[in-house]
Amino acid sequence: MSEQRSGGAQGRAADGSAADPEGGGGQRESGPAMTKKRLAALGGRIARGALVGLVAGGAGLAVGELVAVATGEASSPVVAAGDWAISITPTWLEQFAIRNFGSNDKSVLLGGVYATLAVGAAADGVLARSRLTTASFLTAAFGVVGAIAAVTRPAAHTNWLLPSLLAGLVAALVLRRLTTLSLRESAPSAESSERRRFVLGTLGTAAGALVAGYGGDAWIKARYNVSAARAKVVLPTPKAVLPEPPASVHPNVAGLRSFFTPNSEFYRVDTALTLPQVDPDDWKLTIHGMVDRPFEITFDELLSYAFEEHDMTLTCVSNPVGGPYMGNARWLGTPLAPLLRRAGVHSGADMILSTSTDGMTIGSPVEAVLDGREAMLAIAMNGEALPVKHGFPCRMLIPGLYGYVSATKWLTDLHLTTFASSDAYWTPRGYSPEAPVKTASRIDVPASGATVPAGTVVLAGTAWATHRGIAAVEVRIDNGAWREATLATSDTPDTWRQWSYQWVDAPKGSHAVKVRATDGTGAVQTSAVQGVVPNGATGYHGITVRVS
Ligand SMILES: Nc1nc2c(c(=O)[nH]1)N[C@H]1C(S)=C(S)[C@@H](COP(=O)(O)O)O[C@H]1N2
Ligand SMILES: [Mo]
Repeated sequence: MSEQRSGGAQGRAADGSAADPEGGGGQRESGPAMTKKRLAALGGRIARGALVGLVAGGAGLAVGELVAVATGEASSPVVAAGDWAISITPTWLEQFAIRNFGSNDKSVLLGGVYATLAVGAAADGVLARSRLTTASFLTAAFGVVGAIAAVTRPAAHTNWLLPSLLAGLVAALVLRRLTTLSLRESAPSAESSERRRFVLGTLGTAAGALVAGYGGDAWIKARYNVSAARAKVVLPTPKAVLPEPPASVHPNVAGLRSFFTPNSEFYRVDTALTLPQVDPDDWKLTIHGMVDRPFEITFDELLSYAFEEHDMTLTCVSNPVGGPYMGNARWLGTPLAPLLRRAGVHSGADMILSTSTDGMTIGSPVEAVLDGREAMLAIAMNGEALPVKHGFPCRMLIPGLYGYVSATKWLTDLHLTTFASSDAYWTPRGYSPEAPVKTASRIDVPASGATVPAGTVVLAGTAWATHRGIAAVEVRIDNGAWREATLATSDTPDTWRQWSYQWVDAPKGSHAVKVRATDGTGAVQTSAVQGVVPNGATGYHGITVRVS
């Protein structure tokens, strides 16, 4: 490709350098003074180029955002790039992000996307001063890459190409225009009118981009917001009212979390950079694949099924020993087994591959749904319609299995298939296709590292072996014997069980405390230390506490 060093149409050297090198006129000066002047001129060119590149990139993104008002938030260039980055994130990095950023990982990722784009745009702007055509093509190519990222997302429509393509095109056009103005402005012969045009052109474009970008973003958030639709959902009355569990499910120790986790405090784990906004009026669920009678139901039809309440603890395979990624809630849902029976599952089908509106795929054993446990399609959590971040309007739940193999949020499709022929999202990323929740326990009170007064020290926490239940919890102080803790009343085997222990005459000094649980089958929690990958961490949770 021939480099267009000087824009013919512009009638002037690309950066004025051919006609009169910037810093020219310095011939009569010598040595350090000249070098200094040259450096200053170079700095000025780089700064102007970077500024022009950033403004051009910003203008492109703003246009992309406006186009995404029509095509949907997930098609906007930054979100599409971010979603694509998530999909190629290697498991070790995903684990690192969960450990270090927790639920802020999405903001960190978006920040990273913006930073990458900004560096690229600024560099492109500098390049444009000497290689305008190349730089324009590069900018447009950024748009093409964004468009490919968008259209290859699992839930994409063809029109997801548009925001990034148009963003790239607009950015390239703005880059050409502002670079031309800038080169004229920085030529030694520049007139003040040329300065003014550059400054006004750049400021005007930047201001327009900010207004369009923020405006487009706000417009998207308003247009696709389902909170009004969520507020209108009338929850069906359950077949039988589930009584509140007795107060004794909680050991009544100050500082110990409540038995039910409030929705606002419930952990959130998913790959959705922007929350799917699914209107119940548009929602439907398809059950198909290895079945005799595939069918589809709307949200209203779903509501005509029998609903039940069930208390269940949900936990993430990525929860490290002692970690926070778990919560306990009262769910309202319709049992999943009757829906599978209605479809008539073929005997060879051993996997339900469920899909969400954002294209997540989760594989669950058919057997776990049909063996009598309370697997359900849930629509409410702790008495209110599912919060958007927890899967509104409908999610799947199967007691006893980690979330990544059971708890599909924004559920829309159930495909009956086999583990041998289908992979769910996390399987090629190193996680086991099947993953029952491992027996685990945690010390919540006192906090690790805390100082407590001597005398009787109360230890308390929670233990879970979802669906098997908890039969015992023991604590060990320093290297002493394991001592039986007092279990709070069990709600159901599907919920966690809280516990407490009165440590009488705790001696002064620093102590290590460990906890372990025994599940309902009599199996003692393993002490073997294993990381999260491939199917859940094991090992005993311990704290240190200073008695003074
Ligand atoms: N659509 C969708 N559903 C999903 C996920 C996801 O990434 N996308 N993550 C799963 C995982 S790994 C877990 S642990 C649970 C977490 O549910 P919560 O965010 O409501 O606590 O949702 C599951 N369902
Ligand atoms: Mo998870």
